[in-house]
Amino acid sequence: MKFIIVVGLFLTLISFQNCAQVGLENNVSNVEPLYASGKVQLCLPENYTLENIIVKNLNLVQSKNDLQPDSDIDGISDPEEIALGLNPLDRSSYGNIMDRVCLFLSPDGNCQTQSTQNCSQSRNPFGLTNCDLDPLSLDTTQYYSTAGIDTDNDGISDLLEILSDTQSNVADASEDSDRDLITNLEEIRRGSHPFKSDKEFNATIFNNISSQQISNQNHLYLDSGCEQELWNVDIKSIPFAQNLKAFIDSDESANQDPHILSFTRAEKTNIVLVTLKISSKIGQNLPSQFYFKSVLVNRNQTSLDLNMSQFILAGKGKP
Ligand SMILES: [Ca+2]
Ligand SMILES: [Ca+2]
Ligand SMILES: [Ca+2]
Ligand SMILES: [Ca+2]
Repeated sequence: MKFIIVVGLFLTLISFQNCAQVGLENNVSNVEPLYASGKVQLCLPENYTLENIIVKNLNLVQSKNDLQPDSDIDGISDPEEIALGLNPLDRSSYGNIMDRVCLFLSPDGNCQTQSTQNCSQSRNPFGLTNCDLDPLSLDTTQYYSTAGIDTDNDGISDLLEILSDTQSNVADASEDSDRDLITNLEEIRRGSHPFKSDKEFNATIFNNISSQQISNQNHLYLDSGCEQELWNVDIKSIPFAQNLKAFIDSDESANQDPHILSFTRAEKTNIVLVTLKISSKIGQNLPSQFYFKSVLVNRNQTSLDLNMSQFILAGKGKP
């Protein structure tokens, strides 16, 4: 009898521990948030200036006043996918289209048409395919020679716009869609949601970044050996989640070609994406350039230290 009671107590303890773990996995900000940080030093090509830098943990999305994990980086958090009957480890549960794009086109998931079934699945540098770009009218090369880089040329990549619910083909970076007095661009920079007012949001889990142009009066400038425009970006804190399951990107080209963003990562590891837009100095009439770099972060690797030579050119604009 005594043995049964002890075993029963033991099993209860085990199940309690499991419940606690499941709770932690599903709710990022209930655990103490973990942060990555680093210094980005950018010595720009001749006659260019920095227009925009955005740092984003692709595996976290804002939901009400919380951050939630998005294991497959399709713009829908794991708990929301489970609630909708989708697969949190499949970026295109409905077929060829990314889950966020499908639900945008049709909230009941009936987004399949003739054109979305026969579309090309080859990826652009940000992992978007024609199946995602065509139905959103992002398949143009008006500003960039590659489609789906930054269709509206507002400095926010199409991928980040899709993940943030902003309009990828209307330059709405300076709008304030949720009227909380913070522009859409600033919301995306901070990691808050452009369509959900931040009044209830826990400010300690925002991204904290500052950037500064180093002038040629400054000794840092002389030390760097940079003969062009030099920028220092101080990434003070980017939150990341610890309890994420591993994700294997089904696209082989993305896993092998460094010029295409891969969504593959080990468990407990997050993907932080840094995008840069540089543009011509006044009077030079040079094409804009859009760059990216993805960094894997986890408890043992929290450094976001980068320099210009590590960034990958995603697309060149038209002069
Ligand atoms: Ca997801
Ligand atoms: Ca999914
Ligand atoms: Ca854009
Ligand atoms: Ca706003």
